Amino acid sequence: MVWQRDVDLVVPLWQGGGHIGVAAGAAALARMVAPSGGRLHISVADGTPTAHDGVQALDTVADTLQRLHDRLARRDPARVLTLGGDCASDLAAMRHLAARHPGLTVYWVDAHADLNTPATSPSGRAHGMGLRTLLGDGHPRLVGTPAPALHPAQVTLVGTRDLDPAERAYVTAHGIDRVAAGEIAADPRAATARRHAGGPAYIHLDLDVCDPGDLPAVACPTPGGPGTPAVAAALAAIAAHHDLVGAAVCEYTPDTPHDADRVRALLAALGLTG
Ligand SMILES: [Mn+2]
Repeated sequence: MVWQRDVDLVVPLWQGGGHIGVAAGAAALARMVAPSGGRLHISVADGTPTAHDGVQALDTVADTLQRLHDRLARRDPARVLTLGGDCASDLAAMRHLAARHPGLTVYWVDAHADLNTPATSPSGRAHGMGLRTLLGDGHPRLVGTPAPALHPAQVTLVGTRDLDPAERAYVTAHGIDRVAAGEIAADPRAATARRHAGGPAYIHLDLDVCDPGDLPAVACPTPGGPGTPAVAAALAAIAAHHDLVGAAVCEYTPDTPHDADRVRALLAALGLTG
């Protein structure tokens, strides 16, 4: 069954992670997914890679988020798909949907937690700060709104396995729900076990959640992940358990040799191919 949404955002933002290959990922995903509702191609300026306040390419990332925010504010869509781009590509969409759907659950399906701030990030890359900005901490130009978009209780980390020490401390301190790679491999429904059926949900899919032996075409390959069939089964289980109101696919580098059918299987699990 094809997931119906109001708008697809194609966001070739790469400056958040510094890997230009993910810009081609946005275009490749846009070819693989038939449009549903409108489709907006967001332009991303080349900009300057200069770091400000501890964030690489801050101007480019913040300007892109502002452009996305303006588009979303004008259209006020209830259901949004983002085809990235790096993991900062869907921050504006998540902020919009969190405000529109109270009680939204966000499934962060990613080898990384993206819970750094400019003060804790080893790299200064915005793509490692995204989830934390939604929780209200970080550079004000990336956080956007004065009130946090999300509460930690709304977040489930899925397959996340490469955390910096400060991220690990944040997860522990805030009791963020976490489902390990092995748990979804054993039972695809493990991710939704503690969530009410039928509630609104968002899936942020960074393809690097998959083991790089299975899917190497990502910006930050991270060993120890589940295979793509286990990830696809977990995505389908999340979509079946909830009212899916938003999703993003990020960090795809299609020019890396790989089996594109594995990406298509993940897109099918999200209801993005008919
Ligand atoms: Mn990642």
